[in-house]
Amino acid sequence: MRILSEIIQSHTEGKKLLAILIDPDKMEVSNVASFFSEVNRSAITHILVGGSEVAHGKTETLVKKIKEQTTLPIVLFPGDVSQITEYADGLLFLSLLSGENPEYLVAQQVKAAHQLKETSLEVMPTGYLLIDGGVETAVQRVSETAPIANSDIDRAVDTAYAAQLMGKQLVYLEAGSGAVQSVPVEMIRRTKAMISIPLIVGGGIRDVETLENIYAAGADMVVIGTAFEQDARFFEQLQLKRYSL
Ligand code: 1GP
Repeated sequence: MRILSEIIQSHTEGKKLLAILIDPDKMEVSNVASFFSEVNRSAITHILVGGSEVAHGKTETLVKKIKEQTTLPIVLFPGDVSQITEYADGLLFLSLLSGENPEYLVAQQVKAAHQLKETSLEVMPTGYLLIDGGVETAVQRVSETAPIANSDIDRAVDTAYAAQLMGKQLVYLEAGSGAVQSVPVEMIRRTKAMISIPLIVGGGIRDVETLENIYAAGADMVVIGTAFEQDARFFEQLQLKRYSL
């Protein structure tokens, strides 16, 4: 089944998904095999690859290597058009709906269009909302947009619902990689209540308790990068919880 239909099916069945975010700027190709021996034994269901600033060509090299090591779906999560490679399986076609910078709202998407027409990548239209994570994150710096304040739940909920009305298939609430505060559970809960499409949440999630709270609030897929990069024991913590995701 295609990636989006599987996500929608999980959303319908209340089955939780866990994505690991791999930043090509931080992952050495020589470490991929050993890292993926952990990934393949874990509860991870999706591999996201991308970063805010990645040198040209690095993403493709890394994706090819990852493909040799896993059968999990590899989904691009690109900071810009230069990170698109046909060797992945899918692409979160992000529109940064918070902050209203036309470059990331529509211009990057137009730049990608021709290339996407010529690949078999599964393109998943995604409304992407940056929420204040307590520090200036790379997404904020590179996109030159202000995040939605984490007290401004109405703004987040209205933007997420507008995403659905615009035809997005997924909504992604992003606190930014390395955020010191993940997206507040109340914001997740109210967004979930407003939309009927799957909800992805990421940024600043470093422990299993926070992960569980975010699932309980209504996230269908959680994305974690830093915790896996910085602490190999995070795989064990997940294992101990015996997720049957
Ligand atoms: C995915 O950017 C995040 O939405 C990843 O954030 O690196 O903080 O887990 P962390």
